[in-house]
Amino acid sequence: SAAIPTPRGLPIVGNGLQVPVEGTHRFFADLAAQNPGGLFKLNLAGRHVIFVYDPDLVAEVCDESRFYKPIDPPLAHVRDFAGDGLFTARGEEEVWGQAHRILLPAFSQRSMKAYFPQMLEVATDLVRAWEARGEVDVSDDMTRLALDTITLAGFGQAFKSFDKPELHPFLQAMGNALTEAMNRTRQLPVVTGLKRRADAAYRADIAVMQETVDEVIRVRRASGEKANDLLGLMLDATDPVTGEALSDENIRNQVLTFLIAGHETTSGTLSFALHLLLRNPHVLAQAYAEVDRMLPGDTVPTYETIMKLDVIPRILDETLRLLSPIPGIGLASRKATTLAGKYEIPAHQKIAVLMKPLHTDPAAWPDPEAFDIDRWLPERKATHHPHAYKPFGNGERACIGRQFALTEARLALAMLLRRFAISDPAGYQLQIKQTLTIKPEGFRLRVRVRQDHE
Ligand code: MNH
Repeated sequence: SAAIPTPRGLPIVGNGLQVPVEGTHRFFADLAAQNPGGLFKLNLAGRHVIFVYDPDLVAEVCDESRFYKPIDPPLAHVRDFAGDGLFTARGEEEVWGQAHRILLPAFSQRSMKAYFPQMLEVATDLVRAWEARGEVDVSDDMTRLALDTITLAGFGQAFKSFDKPELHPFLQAMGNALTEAMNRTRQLPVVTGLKRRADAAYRADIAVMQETVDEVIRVRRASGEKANDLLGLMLDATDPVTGEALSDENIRNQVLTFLIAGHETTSGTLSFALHLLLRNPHVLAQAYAEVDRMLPGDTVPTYETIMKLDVIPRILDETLRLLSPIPGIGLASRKATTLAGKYEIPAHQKIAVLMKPLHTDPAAWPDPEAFDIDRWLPERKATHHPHAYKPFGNGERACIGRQFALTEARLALAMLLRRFAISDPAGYQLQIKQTLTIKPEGFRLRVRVRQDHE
């Protein structure tokens, strides 16, 4: 048995206090670079976690017969408000399987056609907003896009957030609660217990979120309307295996889950894609050529046209490789086992897969830092290591919203590039802000309506 490389820590809190609040992402990338064996172990305030990023090791921990998704911090804190929704439910809770089976068809590629009109409406709102602006805060507007899209397509609620400079009280509460969940992840529990004011504010924010969603559910039930959206489906459907329907409390948790899981990730992906396109003008030129060919003039995009795009989807695939908005996923061993044939680990050992080092592993990815969308041409894609790319997680706990996010992102990117010439005269230097996800901070763009033949 071999020892897992372990950076030296401080007594009692171990390495916990060494993890910087700002620059967490960089901290882990640096540790991975200093530990080329593909794994290292940290003591985070008493929680011993093994970080893995070698593709063969990742293949091992993605074997669902040996490893499962535990609900540990930060997800254990997000569970304070997302409850037993899909993202924060424990695998052994019966309601996870019930909700998974009920919702899977609603997130299939085929179902995306039903949500397309709503996706188009919100993407059109984004284009109108940019026409009026000239200079834009990219992450803010992409967050508005993602939230308006999931609320309209999922629950029939038109937030129309491009019309308003300030955030809806619900979104304010959700942002605060996510921030507090992340603060608690970095604190010793005794410290969290002492922060009475923060706790009171957290409870108040959670109450605002829950009451807002409960009201939406109440109104929908009272209307008797049979809407063809996620909420309509959840109110009516029963699980084919157990025959049970979801409770109103679980439906509320699913709605909150889709809002949380569905907005930062999609908005981060689109923001990072625009950043990478500006750094890679030859790829941006390919994207312009594609949208001009597929969506000439004022053609209204159809679902079929969006599904025929080729360059735009590869831009998103490559963006999710280099700048995956979810920086890691948590796993744990079902039983005591051995990793790589030599590292013995106990049962319930916590593991984290680190996306950035995995997605840039030099053995799996030639010229790993290059933004090369041709990696995603079918013939090259077929040669990728099967476990070197996990932006949507793994196995049955992988992202259920993947097709939703990709359809929305393809449409939005195509419509933006069809309409606008983008530039960043100030030469933005990437600054990553990390919450539950990562996204660029302070990224502003100059946008100008394109003239013919440019
Ligand atoms: Mn999403 C799980 C990434 C968009 C709803 N998502 C996950 C996981 C990753 C992920 C990684 C696995 C997390 C874990 O193992 O703990 N998700 C993304 C990315 C995008 C994204 C990179 C956009 C790009 N996700 C969306 C959207 C929705 C959504 C949009 C909803 C509309 N995601 C989920 C849900 C889960 C999840 C729900 C939990 C699934 C489960 O465990 O059953």
